[in-house]
Parts: sequence; C-alpha cells; structure tokens
Amino acid sequence: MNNLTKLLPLLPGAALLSGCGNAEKQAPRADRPNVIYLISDDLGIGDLSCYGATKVNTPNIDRLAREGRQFVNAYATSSTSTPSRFGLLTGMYPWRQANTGIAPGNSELIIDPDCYTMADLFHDEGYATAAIGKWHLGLGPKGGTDFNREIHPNTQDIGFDYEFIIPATVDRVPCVFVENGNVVGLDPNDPITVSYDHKVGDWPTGAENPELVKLKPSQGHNNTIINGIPRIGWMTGGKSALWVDEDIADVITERARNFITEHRDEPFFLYMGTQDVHVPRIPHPRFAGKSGLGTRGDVIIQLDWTVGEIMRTLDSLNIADNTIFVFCSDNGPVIDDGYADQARELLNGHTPMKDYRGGKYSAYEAGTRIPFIVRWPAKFRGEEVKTPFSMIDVFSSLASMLGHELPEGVAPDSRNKEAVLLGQERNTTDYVVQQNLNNTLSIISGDWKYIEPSDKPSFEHWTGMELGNAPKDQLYNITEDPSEQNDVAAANPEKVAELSALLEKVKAARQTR
Ligand code: NG6
Ligand code: CA
Repeated sequence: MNNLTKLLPLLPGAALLSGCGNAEKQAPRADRPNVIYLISDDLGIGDLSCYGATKVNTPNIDRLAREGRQFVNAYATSSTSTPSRFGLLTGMYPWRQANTGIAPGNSELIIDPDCYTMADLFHDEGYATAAIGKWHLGLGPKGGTDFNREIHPNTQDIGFDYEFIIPATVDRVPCVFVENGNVVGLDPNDPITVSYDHKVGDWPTGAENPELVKLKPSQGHNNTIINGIPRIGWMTGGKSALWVDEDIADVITERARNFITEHRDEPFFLYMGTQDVHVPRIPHPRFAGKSGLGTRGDVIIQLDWTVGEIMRTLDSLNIADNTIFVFCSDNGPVIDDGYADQARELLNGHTPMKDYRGGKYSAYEAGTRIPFIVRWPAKFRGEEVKTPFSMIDVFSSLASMLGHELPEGVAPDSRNKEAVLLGQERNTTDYVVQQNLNNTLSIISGDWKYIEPSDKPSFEHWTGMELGNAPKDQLYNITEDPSEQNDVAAANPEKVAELSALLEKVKAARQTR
C-alpha cells in the first residue's frame, strides 16, 4: 500500500490512488491445481436448468454443477460489471475507489498497476496466467486509450502473462480484440479513433441512419453502427480489426482452449469472461433460434456450449481432476437492456430472476444473487451449498488454498472463506455486502438483509429496473421473504440498528479481512 493511501480515510466513493497494496514476489512452487475462473455476463440464477430453469436447457453447466459445489446463496459484489470484476480481481470493495462505475470502451485501466491482484498472486505462485474475453476494467493510461499503439498499462501489467480481450462490453466501441496490448488485425494505415462524447468520422450512426440497423435500440445504443448494430460510443477506422459478433464465442473459446493446451504441463490460472449473455445478444447461426426464447435464450445455449468446450478440453488433456473450475455471473439478469431484441415478448414463462426482486443494477436480491459453481474433482464431490458466499472472498480463499499469506493492505476486503469455497468443512458466513448501480449498499447477515437509505436517482427510464433506492432504511427477512415483498424495518428497529452499525463498520474499516 503506498503512503498516500495509508493517510487517506477509506470512505465510500473516496478518490484513492490505490487502495490495495503490493506484495513481495514469491518463488514459484510446483504441484498446484489449475484454476479456471469463467465469469459470464448478466446471467441470472434462473437462467440455468441446474438452478431450476425449465424453458432452457444447459446440459454442460448442469454437469459442472453435478460434479461440483453448486452455491444457491452466492453474491456478486456489485450489480454491474465493472465494479463486480474490480472487486473480484483486487479483493477491494469497488465503492472504496472512485471511477469504478460502468466503464466506457476507452477508459484507462482502472486497477492501479501497483495494486497486487489475484493474477499477481497466481503469477507469483508460478502459474501461467491469462485474461481472455470480456474485460471491462479499462486499458491504458489516464486520459484514455490510444488503440493505435501498444497499449500500456494492460492486463499484463497487473499479473496476466497473456491477454486476448474485448476491451469493454460488446455494445461499446471499439469493436475489436486486444491481444497483449495490440489491437488484433489492425491496419496501421487505417487508425482507430474512438470518442464517447461526440461523433468521430463518417460511419453511419443509429441516430442518423436507423434504416441501416439490423437490431434496433430500445434505449441509448444509437451511436456508430458496426456490423449492423448501433453501439454506445463513436468510432471510425480499424475496419480490418472489427470483430464479427456471431463469431465472438468461437474466437474466445478457441483462445481459451489453446491457452489451456499450451500450459497443460504447468499450473495455470485462466480468467475468462464471456460476452454472453450481455446485449447485443448475437448467437452464431448454429445456435440462432435453438432456444425458442429468442436471442437471449440462444446465447444462453451458446454460453453452455462454451463451458462444454472448456470441460471437454480439460477431459481430453486428462487434467480435469486437478483443475478448479469456477463458473459464475458478474451480476444479476436483465431482460430488456437497451436493444429491441424481443427478449421480454419471447420469455415464454422463463424466469431469469427466479422469484427474486429486481435484477441487474438493483439493490434487491436479483441484482447480485448469481449462479456460482466450483468443481474440483480431485478434492470434492458434487453438493449443494446453502452457505452465503460473496465473490469478494474468492481472492483470499484461493490465496489460502495456495498457502500464500497476503500482506496487510493486499485484497483488503477479501476474507478467507476457503472452507466454504472449497468444501473442506462447513462454516457460516457472518455477512455479505453488496452495491447497486449508484453505490447504495446492502448487507446480509443471517436471515436478514438491510438496505441503507439512499437519495440517489433511480434511473428507471434506462435501466427499466427498481434499483432499491429509498430515503429510509429497508429490512427484509430473506429466509421467510426471499422475494423482499415486506419491508419490516419499522417493526424491527433493533435489527436495523445492528445491521446499519455493522455496515458502517465495514465502510469505515481500512481492511475488513
Ligand atoms: C448501460 C447500458 C446497458 C449495458 C450496461 C453495462 C444503455 C441504455 N444501457 O448503460 O446496455 O451496457 O450499461 O452493463 O446504454 S454491464 O453488465 O457491462 O455492467
Ligand atoms: Ca454484466
């Protein structure tokens, strides 16, 4: 932890240069399980047949769940992508650092290169490390990314040996892959220009040429049209580097399989982010129309295929047994997320949120409750895990599994829950903290969930979601009332006082682990 950081109080939203410390390098050690952390995008706990979905079939993820620990009370740290992933990789609550909200496609790298990340941990333990697929944590220096030269800092500056990434999300420009700091397939004579505040170049936009789009926006998403899809942000140039949306799942799955195959004889850590099932939902033709639920269902099937390909790769190399395979989502599900893809009309009774209230963006349960599966055949058999678990605790739990003691300041909010994650014994989780779109925090402890008062706007016009912001305390008994229908704050002042005090303690702490 740098000195300046030490002097600053850790307040929610406080602008810190870096809140997570650095650590001495450790000599590589042999004989370690491989770790694959596969994080899908906007997938709901109700989107998988192993979690009870009946309208969509996900046989590969179901197999992973059958063979692994299937968590039924797991939470992402945040209800949107950037902060959720920031929390996972740094072990620090994202609301402790400014600039961790949903990142534009030309954002600087929002993880300070001095910060000791989960990738650094594996790197220092002698693992080959890679980040493949959706990134959404920015790239390059303050002031934004120049896509026409080797971009630094990139993920290789925070512990990944290899990167092949979608810089932000698939609905944001630039629509190109970046491999080890360089845009893949870029013609230097056709440089890329990107802007998030004004039109650049003369490529058509959704606003000016709506007749040119193959997928209409329902909200926003009306800037530069790439492959017939209007995006967020404007770009021009880099024509030879543009991805083909239908092929993204194939491309990143192939890269992941290659990485695994190349490193079959040494321990590896693969952080893989799928673009599925985020908007725009564009299935490959072999999945299009296969779910009967429209493209949102089709990309769930595509995602299941991806997971199956990774599992088959491990099987064929005979390394599945000693590979920890984590599968999860970054935040809760959303049905209409800004494109008129008929997701709602074609639901056909499918319930991405199950019975939970809210969804992506929300402080209510469906905002952060996620599917979460951990398989490690060499160590444990399949079982359902009811103990609550937060993704923020993955970092310290895996460090503990490696016998790696984290120095003070590193992963400051990630607590060692190895016993819950990897099933050596049952223990209980004392509390879990989550954040909604505008940093309203909630805390779950035992049967109870407390949502702090918030005067923040609801943004319902573009999220289409209840964010859970209310000017007064909210309290729910999520064991008796998992759908959060009855706010029982008024009847339980002592519980409210207890949980709000606990939340304030977490907020004020420099380190909670
Ligand atoms: C919102 C976008 C939404 C999605 C989200 C980020 C609009 C109307 N909505 O601003 O489509 O991109 O940002 O999603 O533009 S996340 O899963 O990456 O956090
Ligand atoms: Ca997401």
